[in-house]
Amino acid sequence: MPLKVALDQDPQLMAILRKELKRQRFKLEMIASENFVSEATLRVGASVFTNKYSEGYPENRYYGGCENCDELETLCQTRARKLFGCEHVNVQPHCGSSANMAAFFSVLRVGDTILGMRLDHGGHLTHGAPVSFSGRLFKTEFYGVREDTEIIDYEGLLAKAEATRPKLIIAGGSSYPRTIDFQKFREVADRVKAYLMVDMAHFAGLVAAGLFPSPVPLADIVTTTTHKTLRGPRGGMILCRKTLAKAVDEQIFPGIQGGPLMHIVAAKAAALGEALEPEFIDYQRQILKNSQRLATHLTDAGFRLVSGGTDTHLLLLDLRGVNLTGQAAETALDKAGITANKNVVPFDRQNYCVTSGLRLGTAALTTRGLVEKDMDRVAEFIVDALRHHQDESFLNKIRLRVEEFTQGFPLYPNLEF
Ligand code: DSN
Repeated sequence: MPLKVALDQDPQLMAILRKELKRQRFKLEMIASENFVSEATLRVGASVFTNKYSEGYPENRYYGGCENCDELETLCQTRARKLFGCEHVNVQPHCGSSANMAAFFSVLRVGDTILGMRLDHGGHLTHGAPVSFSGRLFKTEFYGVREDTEIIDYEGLLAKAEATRPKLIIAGGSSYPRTIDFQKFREVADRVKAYLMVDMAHFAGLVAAGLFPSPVPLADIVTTTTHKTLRGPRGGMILCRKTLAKAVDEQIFPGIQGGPLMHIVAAKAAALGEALEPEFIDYQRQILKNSQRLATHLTDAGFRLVSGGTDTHLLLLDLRGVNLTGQAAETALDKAGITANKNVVPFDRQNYCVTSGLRLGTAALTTRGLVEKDMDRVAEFIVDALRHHQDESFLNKIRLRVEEFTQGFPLYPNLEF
């Protein structure tokens, strides 16, 4: 069977790829957990390493022919250790969930107690939600934010930890827009002799740039995805001290995964190399400036931000005061050419499929080159769309304006299918 099959012989598949490239190019991507990798990372992620099995770790594989995999994985590890200043890293997790699962299993037994942030206060499914493996295999307890400030209730965290004696405390989440005091988490964990795990998936890029406190010196284990603010391919990583290295590695392989995705490890290495460049700090700074600008506009337009603002790439709008659900807002924005997601807000009475919130992020737009003055236009599009959320023809007009606007920020100009 010849390998050289022209892609245009599969028009059905090519049409889907073309549509997705067009969607990414002509819409404003504001899902806080998404980003656009560089063309180099994109290319490496589609490389011949997709063909190779390499179960095991460098110099200790279960297959022959792994000499280049060894070199690649070692390079990726070296870059991750340098970027985050950690003693050990595992770069093989396929995603954030498998990184979290391996982190749990490296220090916990089934039935142990974990203490994580409530999902509706900004936590993540894998931090103990009943529908996730974490809620099914472990006894779960939760802390949350204070009702008055919507900032993590550190006193409540301590009280909960003392009352429930968890074996592992988890900091981090997926819709908390503020800085996290990892020192306080460490103190609470020490008080009850618990392990401290930080899931830094959302803010990993900010940590790498020194713009968010680093959890690495304080946590026993740090997990992350590589595709959010860090701007790498879809995947995960686990950072830990040397003392936990063996346990973590054994849980990833053979514990829960088989062969690593070496093409993705290659793409992680490419993205980590980019993150080590000084320009990456400028990029992360711009993300924060763009968030601040957007926050100011939305607040001025009468929208309430959970916690009153943001310290990160992420903004969470509470739509309860403007008589709009998260679902209606997400749909209206989508029709206007802006991609975002509905999200529960603290003390939300709506269910998870409707919600009262809208989560927005600035990492992807910043990658496309948008700066503060461009966020003025983005804010205008969002506010117009939310105010006219039932007016299909108005939303369509915004979509045309958005399409024109996006052409000023070309995405993958050399890429065609
Ligand atoms: N699903 C991701 C997010 O959107 O925040 C977290 O894994």
